[in-house]
Amino acid sequence: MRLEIDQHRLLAELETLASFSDAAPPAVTRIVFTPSDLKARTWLISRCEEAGLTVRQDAIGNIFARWNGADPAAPAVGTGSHMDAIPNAGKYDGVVGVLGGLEALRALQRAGFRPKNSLELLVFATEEPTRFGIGCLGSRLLSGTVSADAAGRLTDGDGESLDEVRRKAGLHGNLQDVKLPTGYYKAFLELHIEQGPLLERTQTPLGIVMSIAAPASLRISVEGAGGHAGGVLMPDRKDALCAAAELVLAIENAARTSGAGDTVATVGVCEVFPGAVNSIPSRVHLTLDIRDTNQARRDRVMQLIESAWQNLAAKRHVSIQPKLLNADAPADCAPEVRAAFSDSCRKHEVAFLEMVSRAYHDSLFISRIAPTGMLFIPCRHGYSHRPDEYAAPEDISRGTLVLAESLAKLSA
Ligand code: HGY
Ligand code: MN
Ligand code: MN
Repeated sequence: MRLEIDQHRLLAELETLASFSDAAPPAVTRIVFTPSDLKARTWLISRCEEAGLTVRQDAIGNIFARWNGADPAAPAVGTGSHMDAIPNAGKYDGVVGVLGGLEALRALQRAGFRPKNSLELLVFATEEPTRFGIGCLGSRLLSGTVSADAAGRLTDGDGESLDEVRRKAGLHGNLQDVKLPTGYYKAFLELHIEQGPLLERTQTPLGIVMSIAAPASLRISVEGAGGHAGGVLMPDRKDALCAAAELVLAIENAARTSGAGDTVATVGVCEVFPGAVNSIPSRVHLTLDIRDTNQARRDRVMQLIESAWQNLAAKRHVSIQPKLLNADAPADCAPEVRAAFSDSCRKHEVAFLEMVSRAYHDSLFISRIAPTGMLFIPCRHGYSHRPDEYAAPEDISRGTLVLAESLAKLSA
């Protein structure tokens, strides 16, 4: 079977999808269920229907575009990723796996391939934690990793519930019905940019993911006593921001001294109240994102951070309260999917690197219900979640070709 990737069309579609954004180019901002996201969804569904795929959406907005195989009752082989983008992001994160997945199916159609197992493009809803505070909500619900009740109680920054938001987006049905039946997928494959520098640094065209790191995240509130910036003398202060600042450095130190370079911790959000020049901060909200390829080590670092804030709270007479949002196990990628990727790479004499994914992905949760694998393409300087995120056309096409061949192998 001679497979050809239509690079011109794939790149044009990537540019079109990037235009559905709330940021000035080259930045892309596409928060789930905003008007830009809804336009992107409508546009993508049309592209899938144009390709003759049968499209449906579930109650959380996961989009399924299916090419029925000769044995429609058999478990499908899935591929896909996400289209939502964090504020001031780039145009490749997630999108390469969505449009690359669609082009892989079209290339197989053009080559006259006839799948035994149905092939399905799955576009996950709300992979980014931006709106509802937890990442991979769509794939968590699909895999039963989060309960429908817990998900339904989530609210966005404006206090709007997930149920209200998804209903306004035209989604009906119950979140209870999102969970996929056992054996729904025979295998699931996700093409994604690496979001790290290894492939570029080693000049390796493709990465085959061995495991996906274990993410955890918390919201931490620090409550002190406010007061007048002039009238309250230093010994009498309970400054929430100074306490938060000390905690942030303790978090950094705990990750740096974990004994392994695989531990990473980030305080990405710091909200100061009341946020007035001449008023002592009385409250600070922090978010903590902490990950490691080794779950036990991650959890040890989390305990170290907890004792740091307990000591801090006592020393500074402030209250420090955590709210755990998620603490997930890592995932190992399936040997049969990794073999499909590596066979295709060898056939095309393309070098590949077996590596870890330090970013989390929907595949982390789909791996709980199906043999799952990820294929990485390089991104320039490893940059991601930034407007200058970039993947070269030939890398996108090469990844799409290997994806298409792997899908064919697993669904033949
Ligand atoms: O944060 C992550 O790892 C992913 O890009 N959402
Ligand atoms: Mn991302
Ligand atoms: Mn992503």
